Amino acid sequence: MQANTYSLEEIRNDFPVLNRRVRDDKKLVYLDNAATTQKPNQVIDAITDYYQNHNSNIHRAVHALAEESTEAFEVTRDKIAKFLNIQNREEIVFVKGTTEAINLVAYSWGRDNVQKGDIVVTTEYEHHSNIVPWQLLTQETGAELKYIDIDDDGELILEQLDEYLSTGKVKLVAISHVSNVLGTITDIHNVIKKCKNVGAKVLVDGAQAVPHMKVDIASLGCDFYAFSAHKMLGPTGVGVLWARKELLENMRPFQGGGDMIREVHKHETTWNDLPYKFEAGTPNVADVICFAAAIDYLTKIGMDNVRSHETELTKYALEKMSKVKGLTIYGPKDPQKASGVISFNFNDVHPHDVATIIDKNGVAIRSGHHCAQVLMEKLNVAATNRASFYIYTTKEEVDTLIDSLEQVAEVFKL
Ligand code: C6P
Repeated sequence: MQANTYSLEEIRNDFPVLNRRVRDDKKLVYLDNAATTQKPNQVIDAITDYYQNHNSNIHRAVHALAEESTEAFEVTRDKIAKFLNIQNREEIVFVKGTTEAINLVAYSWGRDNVQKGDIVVTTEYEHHSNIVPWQLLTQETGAELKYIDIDDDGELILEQLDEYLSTGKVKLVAISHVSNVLGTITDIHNVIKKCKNVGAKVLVDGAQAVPHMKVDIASLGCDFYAFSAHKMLGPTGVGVLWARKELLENMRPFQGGGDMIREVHKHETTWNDLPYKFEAGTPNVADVICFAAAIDYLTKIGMDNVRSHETELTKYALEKMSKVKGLTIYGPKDPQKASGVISFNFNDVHPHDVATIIDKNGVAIRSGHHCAQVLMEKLNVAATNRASFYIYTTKEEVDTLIDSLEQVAEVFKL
């Protein structure tokens, strides 16, 4: 692949799984990228190389392998800092994924900063990972949990945020940068500005943003930002919590043991420097190290190119899908306002039936509530189908999805 050119063919050649045939020798059409993306050879080779040549624990021993592994692990932290324009590498904490990052904040920051009478604000289009930790926190502390509703286009009604902020009681706004079901891109700069004006903290769930667009954390001005490696060509089991240094310094540890200590005595312990204070136990060394290869891959393509490819595909898909009889599409119809995620229902056919029938053609989509039951309730549906695109998705694959819906119509005699 050449720097900053977008050759779909070259990109696809890097992903062995895209050559798979499934279900009676059908070509795999993988449209479940919001759940997890496929991995290029560069990432697969990096993990093999690590286990073949360098495997060791890190930050502990002084032998050669330990030194190599420690260095490679810390190189990933530096690459993340550069990729997201983070000024201070100590603010990057490795965790299991977005879910663990948000739970860490709810526990280590929330338990000491949110109390009875305070308000925590989230939205109707959050993933459960950005709802349940706040339910647990507010139930435990007696604080109130409020939601910003969505309108008919799947966009947030930000006047509600203004109302909540005007009470002076909002301690935290926990909000998705991009909805995993509707693809809606939150007007995040505006949200953060409003919150900063009244001193409320902002946690951004970037699980569906960092993989798909240029994110500049320094210019965002939020307080916490969370994302997962596996949704951006990287391995499972690795995620990042970024938080301001002064917040991390004042937060209690999340877990005890391993690398997070400075000195342990019988009845007291002192904490290691940042970010290690929050990295207890042996971390996911191999996967953090091979995550660097995913960042290199996306950097080489250029995040602006990733975004334009997805916008073009989404525009193409929305135009074609709007002509299919009986198809209800949820979320923004303007591809500039959404990322490459399209949720839909087809007539009254249950989404699991739609997904099962089109899977026979090799088309992989997700059906269900997408871990967003609050949103399903709002849309007044139990479930939807969701097609989600990534850097290797082609227009022909979108065509196969749409053609496959005809078979669903045939089966159900629609
Ligand atoms: N969404 C989806 O199919 P983890 O599982 O910790 O890596 O990420 C959780 C998460 C948090 N926030 C958002 C916006 C997400 O989309 C996800 C993961 C997947 O939509 C799996 S449920």
